[in-house]
Parts: sequence; structure tokens; C-alpha cells
Amino acid sequence: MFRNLITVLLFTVFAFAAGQVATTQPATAGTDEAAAAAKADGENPDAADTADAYPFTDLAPDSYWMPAKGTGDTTDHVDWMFYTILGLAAFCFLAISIVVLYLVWRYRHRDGHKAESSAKNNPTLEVVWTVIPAIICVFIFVGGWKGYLSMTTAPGDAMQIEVSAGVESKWAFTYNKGEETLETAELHVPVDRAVKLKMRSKDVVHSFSVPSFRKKQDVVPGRYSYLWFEADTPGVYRVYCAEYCGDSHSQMKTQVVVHKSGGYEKWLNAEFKKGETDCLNFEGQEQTDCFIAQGKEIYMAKGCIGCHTLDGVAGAGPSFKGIWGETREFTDGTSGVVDEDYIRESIFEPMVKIRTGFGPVMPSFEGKLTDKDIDALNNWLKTL
Ligand code: HEC
Ligand SMILES: [Cu+2]
Repeated sequence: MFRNLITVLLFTVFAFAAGQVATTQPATAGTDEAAAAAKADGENPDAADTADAYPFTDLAPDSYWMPAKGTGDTTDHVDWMFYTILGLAAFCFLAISIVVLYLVWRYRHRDGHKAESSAKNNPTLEVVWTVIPAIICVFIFVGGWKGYLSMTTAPGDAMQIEVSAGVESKWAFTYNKGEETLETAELHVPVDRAVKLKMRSKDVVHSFSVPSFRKKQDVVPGRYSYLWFEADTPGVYRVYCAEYCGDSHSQMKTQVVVHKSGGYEKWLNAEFKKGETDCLNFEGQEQTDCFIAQGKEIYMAKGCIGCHTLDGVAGAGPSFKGIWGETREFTDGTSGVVDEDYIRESIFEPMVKIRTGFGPVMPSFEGKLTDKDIDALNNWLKTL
């Protein structure tokens, strides 16, 4: 009796463990997606594309158990396996619990009854409870294996995007166009097109997971791993790291934007152009105007305003008024003209040339300002 009970209990535990493994996919809430989409909308230069590209109302969870579906066939297969295993586990749990409870009651201790020695073995019963679960296990294995095969073999014409994980628990996606590359924090893909991710980790083991695509793949340092999908519903879906990777693991999330037909190419082109000038956001302004506006923004945002005035009155540092083309004298006796190189050097290596009459107090902005920032500052300083 005891041995049988233990067998039955163990089986229940296993059945449930199997069910649990399949349920560890986090559920996706529709509202966050809407917020994410709204955010992506604001950032995307092509609002006309994005407005109807993200039907977030469709992104409500697929069921109590499963998040919205973003891919067709693969999702269906995974969901089918999931519900089958869940059903099996629930059935076994209920059936076994009921029998156990009944037997406990039926053979309970009563006064006057003597315990009988139990039967040694029952070959028929043992064969049945071995063969049936074995068949079920093989069935589950074949289903999982099929899903795994289709998950790991990307179609030959799949578009490739590089993914890197790590460095402050962030995902980064790299797109190539000829010689140029573009790195983004969100994944953008076209609809109805197979996309293959070539993934690597810069530090520890992470796991790239898109519950809505029912896809998950470990990303291991020192080797590439791959994952592919073909999204068939435009929208914004969540991306998680599904492998505990450090104290900011829970922050390691982003989203995948599935553009509707044609939208991806527009986005990519706009994004590459943005990389060239970073000024596309200034609508209706000439490129140079835009640069000038940016220069002033940097002046105010980076604290230059604390030491440099614009009205000709010197503060801790010289005023920027009329600075362009002036001749400056330095404490080492040399002199020079204010041009682009001088300005660049003044910002990155302020100690190299100290202007006579001022102290060597300006901090270096090396690493804090980009080359593009310097260009913008130059454009702006010329106009003062
Ligand atoms: C803590 C005060 C301080 C801050 C902040 C500061 N500067 Fe300066 N800056 C100076 C001083 C003092 C000088 C003159 C001495 C020298 O040449 O290093 C100077 C010189 C310069 C010069 C050369 C000016 C000339 O007339 O020859 C430029 C250009 C300049 N700074 C740009 C910037 C920019 C751009 C920022 C912000 C990103 C900035 N500075 C932030 C103090 C500062
Ligand atoms: Cu991670």
C-alpha cells in the first residue's frame, strides 16, 4: 500500500512539475503595451505609420494563461503543447487525489478490524501504470522536440539582426546598412518576414524571451546563439531576460516593435538618417537652424552656462559673445584664432591652452559630449 501511494504521489508531483515548466511564461498585460506603443509613437519620426501600426487593443492576453500572440504557427504549436500538458497534469492530479482520498476513507482504522497483509504485487496493474505514462512521456517529448526543431532552424532567407546582452543588463540590437551600423535599445522588425537573431552576451548568461512569440533562448558569453521568428501581427510586444543574471535582472526588459508592411523600411531609413544628423526631430527647421538650437541646448544642459555668459561680460570663464574668429592670448605666451579645432580642444582638453586672465578651472568634457555635440556647439557659437 505504502509503496503504491509513494509511486502515485511521485507521479502527481512530476505531472505538476511538467505543467509548471510550461506555465513559467510571464503573462502580458495589455495596458503596459499601450503605454509602450504610445512611447514608441512619440519617438518614431513617421507618426502616420505608427498611429495605425500598433493595434494595441488587439494585444490583450490571448487567454488566462497565455499572453497575446504575435506569431502564427509556432505560437499555436507551443500553446497546444502547453494546454495538453496542463490538461494531463490537472487530470492526473484530480484522478489520483480522489482515489487516494477514497482509499484513505475506505480502509480507515476501525475498532475490531485487524490489518491484513497487503498483496505482494500485481503484474497487470504495474504494467499498466508503467506503459501508459511511458506513452504519454514519449508523446510529450515528440511534441516538444518538433517545436524545438522548428524553433532552432531558421528559414534560409531570414533577415539577420545582431543582439548583444549585458553591460548594465541591457539589450542592444544592431542593424547593418552597407558599411553603416545602427544600434537601438528596442527591437524593430517587419511583419510577415522571418527574422533571425544572432545573439551574444558581453558578461553572464542571459535569456532572450518574447512571451508573445513563445520564444526563449539562452545567450551565453563566448559563443553565439540564435533565435528566429516571423511576426504576423503588427504591434509592440515585451522582451524579457528570462535567466537570473544579476541585481538588475528584473530591469532587463525592452520591447519588439513589429511594423506593418512598409513601416520597417521607413523606420530604418529615418533612423539611419537620424544617426547622421540627429536633427530630424526638429520639424520644419533648416538643418543648420536645428544644429544651432541643439548647440544652445547643450550649453544650457551641460552647465557651460554657469561659467560662460552670452552678453559679453566675463564670468568664471570668458563670455561667448562674438567669440568666433577672435584672436586669443594664452598664459604660455602663444596665441591662436578661435575656430572649430580650438573650440573642440577647449572643451575636451581645457588645460592645454589657458586664456590669459582666466584660471585653469574648466573641467574636461571628454566622454561627456559626443563629436556631434561639438559640431552643434560650433554651429551655435559661430552665430553669437
Ligand atoms: C567651471 C567653469 C566652466 C565650465 C562649467 C565650462 N567652462 Fe569653458 N572655460 C572656463 C574657463 C575659466 C575658460 C578660460 C580658461 C581656459 O582657456 O581654459 C574656459 C574656456 C572655454 C573656451 C575658450 C573660450 C575663449 O574665449 O577662448 C570654450 C570654447 C569653452 N570654455 C567652452 C565651454 C563649453 C562648451 C562648456 C560646457 C560644455 C564649458 N566651456 C564649461 C570655465 C568653464
Ligand atoms: Cu539578463
